[in-house]
Amino acid sequence: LATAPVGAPPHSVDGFVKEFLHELNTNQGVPLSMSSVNDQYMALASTVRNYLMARWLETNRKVHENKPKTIGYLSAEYLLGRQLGNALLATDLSDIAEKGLALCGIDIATLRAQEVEPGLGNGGLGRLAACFIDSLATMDVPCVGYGIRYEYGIFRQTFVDGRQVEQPDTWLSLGSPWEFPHPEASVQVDFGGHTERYIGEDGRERVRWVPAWNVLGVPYNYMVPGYLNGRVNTLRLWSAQATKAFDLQIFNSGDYAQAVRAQTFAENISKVLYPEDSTPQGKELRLQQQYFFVACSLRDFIDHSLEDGFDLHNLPERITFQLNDTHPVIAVPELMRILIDEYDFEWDEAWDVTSRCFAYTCHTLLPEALEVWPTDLLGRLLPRHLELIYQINDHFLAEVREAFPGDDLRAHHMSIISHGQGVRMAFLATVAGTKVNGVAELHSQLLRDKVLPDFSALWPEKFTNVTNGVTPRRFVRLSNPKLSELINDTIGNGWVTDLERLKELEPYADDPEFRAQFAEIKAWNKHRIADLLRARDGIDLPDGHLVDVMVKRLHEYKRQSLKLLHIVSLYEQVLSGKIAASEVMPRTVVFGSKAAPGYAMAKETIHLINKVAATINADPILEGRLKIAFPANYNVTLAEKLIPAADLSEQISLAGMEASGTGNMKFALNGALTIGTDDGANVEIRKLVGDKHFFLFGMSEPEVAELGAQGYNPHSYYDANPQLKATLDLISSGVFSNGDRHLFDMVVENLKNQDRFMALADFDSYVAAQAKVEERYADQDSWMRSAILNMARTGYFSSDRSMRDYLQRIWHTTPML
Ligand code: 26M
Repeated sequence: LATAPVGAPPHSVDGFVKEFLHELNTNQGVPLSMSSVNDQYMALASTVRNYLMARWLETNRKVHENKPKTIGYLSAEYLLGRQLGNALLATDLSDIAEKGLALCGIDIATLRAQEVEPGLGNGGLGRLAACFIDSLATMDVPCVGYGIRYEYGIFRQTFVDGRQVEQPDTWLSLGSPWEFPHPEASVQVDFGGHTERYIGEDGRERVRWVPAWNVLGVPYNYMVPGYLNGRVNTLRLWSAQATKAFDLQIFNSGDYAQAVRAQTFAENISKVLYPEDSTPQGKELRLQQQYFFVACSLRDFIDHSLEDGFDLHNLPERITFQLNDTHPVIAVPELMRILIDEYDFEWDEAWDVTSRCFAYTCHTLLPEALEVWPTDLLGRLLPRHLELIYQINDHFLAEVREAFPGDDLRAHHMSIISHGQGVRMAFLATVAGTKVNGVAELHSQLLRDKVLPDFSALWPEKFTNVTNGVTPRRFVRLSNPKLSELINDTIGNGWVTDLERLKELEPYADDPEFRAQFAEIKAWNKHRIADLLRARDGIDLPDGHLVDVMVKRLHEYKRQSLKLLHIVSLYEQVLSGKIAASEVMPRTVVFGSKAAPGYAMAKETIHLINKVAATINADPILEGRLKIAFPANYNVTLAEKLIPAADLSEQISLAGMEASGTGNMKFALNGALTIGTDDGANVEIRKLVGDKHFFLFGMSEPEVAELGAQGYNPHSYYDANPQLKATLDLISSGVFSNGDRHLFDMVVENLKNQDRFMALADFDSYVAAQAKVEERYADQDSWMRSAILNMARTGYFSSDRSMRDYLQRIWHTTPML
């Protein structure tokens, strides 16, 4: 009896209500009549959790018993989104919960709205991690996601006078019903100090790391439920706490205040997510975060997931650690340190094990986004790890010299330690990983050819591609309930776990009845977002507009400025009488975007978008035919409502710059057409949906490279193109800035004189493609046909397929248990 797992409450409205009221009374300590919305939300979350609990215990029991190979997904970010809806879906409780709560006089929508999403990530990379763990659970693959439980996630964005102002994200303040803290399973992590050489009992020279300080990592477990399959995997996020040593210091030292400060210092490590998503700044606290969660995770797996006496020579048979970008790469020297210093492994044995335990995913091509840690900083914080990195580099460079005798320059280029700069984490990951993958076909090719060419020459078989994907549970089934119903009624519900089956919808693109239903759902989704934005932001979305959406982090390479130039160009043409307002296709452009707080150009671009919006939205000359909506604080929750309402998806990065994009996939799956460059996964989307159903524009990556090599001069485009000139001049005229002609100099002058991402070069082509959009949209029937085909042909972009590819090409394991 003691080993029998708890049973789930009965799967019925009665059973649910009983459990809910029990949770309300015993957990929140209130009767229904006196409960607040938050009490009710907390009780509802606990109730759903209780249904998942038996499955979680059972999953863990089976893992313990069968000892399957596990995927340890190491990611500094998980952008999870709200948990409640997903948990209800995974347990098939959505209807039961709605009915049960109604019996208690509660509208479930009110409780859903109460949840604050855990925004523990910046953007694409963090959301990808969340999709991947969802897919692995749904595919019955043993996986533990390891990361950091930031006390403050991505900042809450507000606009003051059109400018971005950041507020702390206090996501934990009303309680966090989805997490299970396990202080008893805390792990100690050491930092600083120095190393010493000594002779061991066996007469061999050994190294001892004498750290200067340490912290405690407290694990918080989250359930990761598979979709209706009874599996519940674990996401383990680490929170930093002061160790007993700190407490003792407090006790012993006369300087109590100083000792308390030391405690705060320890807890700072997991305090806040760094809000940069492309430019690492070599901050010491960031390296502390990285080592902190990685050290906790390796310790946890080795000490608690492996049976006593497990021979670590066999570690690769039990785990592959997938490195989500370079952020967790310090795990490589950490595992070497454990094996050599703690388990007495010889170098070659330790390297053999380590190099079979890791695989590395690269998520960028931007040179400035590649992490390089200054050696002095790394040596100060992790002296033993720096030594091991030097040693790894020595062995590696010996291999390079052997493969390319006499080619000293090559060895110099490939060195993990670059003199003057520091430790190139992408090189370390590439040397250590069994596999290195990019996140879309084009990106993987450019990774081989441009970022790591010497490495792909040395180890061609190491490089592979896995095109990203998104979870159909959250981004279709949950976010687009009406469309899901239509799909279910048409082809059954198998698509939720086998998204390629959307192909069966292709013939319905020509069925007038189906098209009408599809169009009606699009309209319904537009009304839903209009209602939300009215309540959330006081924004009005007019009826009958083309909904044109650009949502993603604000970055120059993504070219929000190009979208803005298109809008301003339309406005300019009406102002100057080149076209009549009645010739403007009724359109609302929706932006959603956060800028890194230290990224001045990005923040100025946000300011400009808001100012243009204020002017255009208020100008009667446009007869309400052109609107800009820029709701603040774009996040997963807003994405779930916004994406299903979109007609047009803006994916307009300079070719060769966007590694993959994943928003692009969500839009296509929800029946938006893409206007996009030949970049990232756009390439694959276009190939699948067909040219007729995709608006391609702009230079190709080779054309970009050639223009760059020739020497790009944006001013020549400004001089040669009267419409472009008029557009930029309108911004400088002061119409958007109360007559101030210089307010937006930073943005305008940059475009005219630098324009690193060649927005001006692609302007004409973009505007022409937008004209085609208008032409196509005028024929609603043909547009809806294309929209349906976009949905029907993009089932490939399920993260389930991505996970199958990882299993085959990288992890070499099959779903089991
Ligand atoms: C680095 C240092 C300090 C603080 C933050 C960072 C950092 C955080 C996130 C750097 C990069 C980060 O993410 C990059 C990212 O999100 N890349 C995106 O990954 C997606 C998933 O593969 C792709 O779809 C996008 O194209 C790619 O831009």
